[in-house]
Amino acid sequence: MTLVPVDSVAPIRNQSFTPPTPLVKGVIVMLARNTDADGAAKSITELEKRFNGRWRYPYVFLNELPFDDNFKNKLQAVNPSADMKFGLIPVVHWSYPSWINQTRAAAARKAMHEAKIIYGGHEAYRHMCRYNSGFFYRHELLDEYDYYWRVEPDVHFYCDIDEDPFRFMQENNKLYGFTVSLTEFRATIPTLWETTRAFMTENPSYIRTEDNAVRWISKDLKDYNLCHFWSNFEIGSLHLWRSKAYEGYFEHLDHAGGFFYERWGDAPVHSIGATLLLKPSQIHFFNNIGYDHTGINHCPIDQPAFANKCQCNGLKNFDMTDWSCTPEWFDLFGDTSFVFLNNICCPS
Ligand SMILES: Nc1nc2c(ncn2[C@@H]2O[C@H](COP(=O)(O)OP(=O)(O)O)[C@@H](O)[C@H]2O)c(=O)[nH]1
Ligand SMILES: [Mg+2]
Repeated sequence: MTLVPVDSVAPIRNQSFTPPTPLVKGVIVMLARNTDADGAAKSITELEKRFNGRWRYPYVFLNELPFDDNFKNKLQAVNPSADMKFGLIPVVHWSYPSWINQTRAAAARKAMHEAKIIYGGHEAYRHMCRYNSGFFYRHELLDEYDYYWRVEPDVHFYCDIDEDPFRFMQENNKLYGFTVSLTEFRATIPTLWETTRAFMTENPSYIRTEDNAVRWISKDLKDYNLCHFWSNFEIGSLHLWRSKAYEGYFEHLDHAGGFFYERWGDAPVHSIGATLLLKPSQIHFFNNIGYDHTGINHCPIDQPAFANKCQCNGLKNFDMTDWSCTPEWFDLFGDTSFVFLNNICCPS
């Protein structure tokens, strides 16, 4: 197979394709700043070519500041006929709650910056993580939808996606989907697990006690192994996050203050939430969606099936590194009809 740079994606195929109606109530969501316009347009261009030019799901872009004309024009220019909405985040969803001591939060940022913890000194990053953890699914522009696909600026989609992931989710009772998993920096979440444990103790009725997916992140519940789904890519059910159980979990975490006093990321928060609340069979590894964010990637490994659809090298795959938790996911819950790492050995 000839590998070509992923930027040179193929033109939209099957121009005459008509998606089945009605479409699933799915929406593609991106949180972005005005300064992200170029990177956002690049991501959406690839997604249009790989998938949505044919399926025509709507887009919602969200920002705590009003999107400027440059952002809106650049995005709409990707596909002038695409349904794109540009939403403003309510101030209450992107500001300090009353119980947060902002002096303590500032001191924590300073200390984490000095300790060289990634994004440790960054205030906006914390609001962003908190927003993605507990608020995006409450935005009124998402009210009418059941499923969302989260996309970030400057990501890449390596493969043509011929099957509709939203329909797949709906028809197979999937509530959360990922492509990349990895381990979190412990220094960003020193008390997240003990705060989670307290929630579990106080709210046993919210937790799925049998057949949950928690054993992927903790063998005996004593400690968190730091594994998480990488949430810059997510295809999920909005109803999962809107559930009483997850809302309760988020409120519990939010009151504990770790989004500001530490630097809790939405990836571990979503991952812990999903593994506590869902059956493993409700969580789906989207092997067919080749994906890259900042060089950390997933490329479908069973090349014969994907060779004509993907522009990536299955042997150069973050899944095969020590930082990935996807092999463990497969060991625990993998579909045995599916070829994964076991019969591929040792890229040099
Ligand atoms: N509106 C807005 N979006 C942000 C802000 N910070 C980050 N984002 C968005 O949140 C997502 C994650 O941010 P990013 O910088 O990519 O974080 P990283 O992937 O963890 O390195 C991306 O979609 C960004 O565009 C912010 O201050 N305001
Ligand atoms: Mg990012």
